[in-house]
Order: sequence, then C-alpha cells, then structure tokens
Amino acid sequence: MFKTRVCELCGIEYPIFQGGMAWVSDYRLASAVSEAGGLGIIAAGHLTPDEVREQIRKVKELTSKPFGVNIMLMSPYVEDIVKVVIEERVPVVTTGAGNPGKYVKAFKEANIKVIPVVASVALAKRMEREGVDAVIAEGMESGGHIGDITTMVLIPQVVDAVKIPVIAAGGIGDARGFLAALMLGAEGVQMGTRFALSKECAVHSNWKRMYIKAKDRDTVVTGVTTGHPVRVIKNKLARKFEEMEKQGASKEELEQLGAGALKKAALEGDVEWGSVMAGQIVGLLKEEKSVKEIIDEIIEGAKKLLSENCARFGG
Ligand code: TUI
Repeated sequence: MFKTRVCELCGIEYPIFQGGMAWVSDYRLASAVSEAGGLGIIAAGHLTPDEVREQIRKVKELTSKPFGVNIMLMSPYVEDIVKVVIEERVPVVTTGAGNPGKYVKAFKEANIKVIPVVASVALAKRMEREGVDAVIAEGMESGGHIGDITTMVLIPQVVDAVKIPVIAAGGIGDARGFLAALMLGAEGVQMGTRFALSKECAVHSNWKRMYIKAKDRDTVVTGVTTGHPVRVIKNKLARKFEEMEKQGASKEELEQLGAGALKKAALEGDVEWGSVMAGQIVGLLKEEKSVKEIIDEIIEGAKKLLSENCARFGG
C-alpha cells in the first residue's frame, strides 16, 4: 500500500523522506530511516567535502538500502560537494535554499536522481524543464529556511503545474498529515521536525527537550528582512533578532548574529542563544520515538484512517 512513483524512482518501500537538516541529519539518522523503508538523507549543510564523504561512507556501512544527500546551495563548498556526491555514487540528491539548475546535467550523467526543494510553482516548473526527477514542495510551516506559501495551498498548485512526482513537506508529523498530503496529490512526504525528535537522531538532548515542550505558537520566522526567512523556536536569540530587525539592523549585522547559531544549539545544546530550527508541527510532538516506530505508525495509521473514512463517508 502507498506505493507511488516516488517509491519506484528511489527504490524505497514507503514514500517517506527524512529532511536533510544541517547539523541534525547525520549518518546515524539517515541510515536508520533507510533501514526502516524510507529515504534517509544526510545533510551536507555546512560540512566540508571530506566530512560529507565520511558521512556517506558511514551510511554505506550501516545500510545497503538507497539513501540521499541534501546539498544546501548556500554552502561555500557546493562545487566540491557535488563532486564528492558524484564520485561516491550517491543514489539520490536533494537540494535546498537555491536553484540547482547548473548541476542537474552532471547528476543525471552519473545516474543520480535529483530532487530539489521548491517553495513556489514557478521554480517547480523551471526545475521540471531542467530535467529533475521529482520536486519536494515545501510549505512555510517547515522549520529552517522557508518560502512564503503554506503546504495546503502549495501542494495542489505544484501538482497541477508539473508531471513529475511531487513530495510534500512542511507541517507533516503523523499519519493524518501523510494521508492529507497524498489527498492533495503528493506522491510522498518529507518530514524534518518529526525525525529530529527520534532516538536515532544525535542532536543535543536540550534541543529535543525544547521540541517536547514547544506548543503550536512557539515558532517564529526571523530574518525576513535579510531575504532568508528562517523558522525557529522562540528563545533569547529569536527575540534579539526580532528586536534588531525592528530597529532596522543591516543584513550584515543580522547575519553576524545568526552565524554559527545552528551549530551552537544542535551540537553544543545552547538552546537560548543558539538557533533551534523547527517546523510548526513541533507542537504536536510529545515524545521521542524510534525511526521505525515513527514510520510504522504513519503507515499503519494511514491504512486505518483510510478504511475508517471509507466506512464513514460511504465509500
Ligand atoms: O533549505 C531549506 N531549509 C534550510 S537550509 C538551512 S541552513 C541555513 N542556515 C542559516 C540561514 C539560512 C539557511 C536551514 N534550513 N529548505 C529547503 C528550501 N529551499 N526551502 C525553501 C527553499 C528555496 C527557496 C528559494 C529554494 C529555492 C528558492 O529559490 C531560489 C531561486 O533562485 O529561485
């Protein structure tokens, strides 16, 4: 059940991707998700090309199933990371925070599936023309760097605009979200926040505690004035950001405040002065679970929901 073109394209059992979150999605999380039947994704984020290679090799040791690497296009190492990913014959590449157009040909020649994250219909159409295999359409409910359209309205519009498969991201954390995304026409989902609160995720325990405490309105979008809006959990750093943005701080001043802040929270556990990126669905999450529990609950829950609703609505 729930076999879609995305399963076939990536060689996976369930159409569930784990978001490639910088400083959060390492080889441990990615290999666990792939082993459980989804697509685990290593975040290249701000890693050096050598560090990315090391992560890829560790995933290969832990699973023989397909996996992906997410390339954050604002990274200073993009060109060399692209080379590493091609040399290592990574099965799937996802990209974020930019237009990967100029790398598509090289990936295709290496038989690597390319699946960019898009936040608009226009970019989805452009990516399709450039020959990508699918798109991840990400709504503004997501954590981290976001666009400005919600998942609910973005997905059906992207689905109608392209022929390639669409994977929905943003605001999905359980079976209800998974099934809703499929009903909007998506052929898969990507979840970041849900997988960050998993046993296999090596992010600092303070980060996980903050996720468990967070309620529906506890995230804010900072950095709108810099042109790079980023959704984070409200803390001292987020308030300082808001205050500086209100006072008309320059892009440079704000970038300086944000530099290194994600690593500070995710690795060092400074969840007051670090950047705790999280999607709005964080308010739904109550406990840490294993990756396998998360995936199995979604698949079993979605089957149950479907049959209950067929009965309810006379199907
Ligand atoms: O990339 C993400 N989320 C991220 S990247 C990241 S690292 C970071 N750290 C500090 C500041 C900024 C970033 C944290 N979270 N998600 C995928 C995504 N891509 N969301 C939105 C986009 C996007 C936005 C505009 C993709 C393309 C785009 O247009 C580019 C163009 O040139 O048209």
